[in-house]
Amino acid sequence: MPDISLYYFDAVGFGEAVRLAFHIGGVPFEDVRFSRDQWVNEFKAKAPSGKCPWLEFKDGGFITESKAILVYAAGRSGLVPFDLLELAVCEQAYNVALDAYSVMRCLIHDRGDREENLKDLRTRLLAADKVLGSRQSKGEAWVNGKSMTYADLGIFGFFKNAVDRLPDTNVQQYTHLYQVYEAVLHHPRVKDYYASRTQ
Ligand SMILES: N[C@@H](CCC(=O)N[C@@H](CS)C(=O)NCC(=O)O)C(=O)O
Repeated sequence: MPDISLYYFDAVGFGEAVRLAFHIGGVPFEDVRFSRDQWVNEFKAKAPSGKCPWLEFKDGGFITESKAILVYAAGRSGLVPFDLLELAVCEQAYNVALDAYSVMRCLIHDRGDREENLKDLRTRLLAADKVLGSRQSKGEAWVNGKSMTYADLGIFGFFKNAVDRLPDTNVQQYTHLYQVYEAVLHHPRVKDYYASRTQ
């Protein structure tokens, strides 16, 4: 039995980047997935902050908040830069993409005015794309211009929600974000992960 358990919906959401980070580093973890009904009836009461995802360790300790979890999983897999400027570039990319994801979530869950949300999403995706496009090393898909980091996995997770659930967003127009999505999707360990999944 692995020492770490990840609790999240059987969905992409905030959990997929964490699953991929562990998988890429070959870090064993228990992937506890649940439905909406199971969440309401069983898991919500167990969640340290009443929200998912969270990680539980064998000694009973936990980590909650999706980015904290991602940074931990990615750090175990060598995907968190030590250089402060590089780290700031990753944080910047993750956070502008997260801004867009917050609107995607409203659209996916049918909250608020759809037209307003679509407009807002477009504004935020354009802003995120511009920020990513300004990275120093041109011609390289990764956020830091060098190699895959947790920020790429985070962006992949956010974007996968749009690709899978908001086809009218036409994600390919956001070329820099889409480049990151494609680069992660074609990473050998990620291909291997999706090939090994039965659902
Ligand atoms: N700030 C939290 C937000 C987590 C969050 O909103 N989780 C959603 C699923 S993506 C959730 O728990 N929804 C069920 C609920 O609120 O009851 C994080 O980044 O982990």
